[in-house]
Amino acid sequence: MTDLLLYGHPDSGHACKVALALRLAHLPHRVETVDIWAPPETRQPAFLAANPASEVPCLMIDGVPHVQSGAILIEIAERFGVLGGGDAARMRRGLEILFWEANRIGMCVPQLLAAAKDAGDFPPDVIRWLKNRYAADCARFDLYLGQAPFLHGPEPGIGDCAVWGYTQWLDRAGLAPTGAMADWLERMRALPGMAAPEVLFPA
Ligand SMILES: N[C@@H](CCC(=O)N[C@@H](CS)C(=O)NCC(=O)O)C(=O)O
Repeated sequence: MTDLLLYGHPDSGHACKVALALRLAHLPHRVETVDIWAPPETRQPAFLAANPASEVPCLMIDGVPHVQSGAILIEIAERFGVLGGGDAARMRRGLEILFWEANRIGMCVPQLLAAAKDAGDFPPDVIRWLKNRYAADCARFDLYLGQAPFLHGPEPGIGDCAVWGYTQWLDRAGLAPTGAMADWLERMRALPGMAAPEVLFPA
């Protein structure tokens, strides 16, 4: 059996994307929490050796480090034939959603989350720009979801995991979901295997 070890942190939406994918795919794995708020050089030596950039997530697959959440999600789907892997159309959908999320929602929501924590660091024009981007992202989310329960259709896939990463904290970022997004968030929360970030990455 493949040995899987995921390094992450409960405040990292990027790490949550990968942890959720492993759980939805029923892939047995271990997790290790890395203190992303501590100076990088104080993090676990094994983690630093595997990933000199010292960012989470980092998924060790049979001892080989895999970094960048989108790349890890693609690796999981293709290697294990899950969450869109093994089906050309579902995988294409996953890639489209992953690239869109990384450029759009995955850009503005984390920044607005940070701004909500410490508004002093963000000039009002920047906040306005990020919120305008988020409004455009909402419209695109609704378009991509259409009438389906999940972004991949009847079943969730890696694209849903990617978008979940930061939309799980919209309220903390002071953002409202669209109606369709709120319903999707509810369906995501109800998935067997879903868990709070603190459960995914215990202290
Ligand atoms: N583009 C990367 C982003 C990874 C990232 O920004 N990780 C943050 C947490 S969300 C981190 O590890 N920060 C701690 C640090 O850089 O020292 C991905 O998709 O995995």
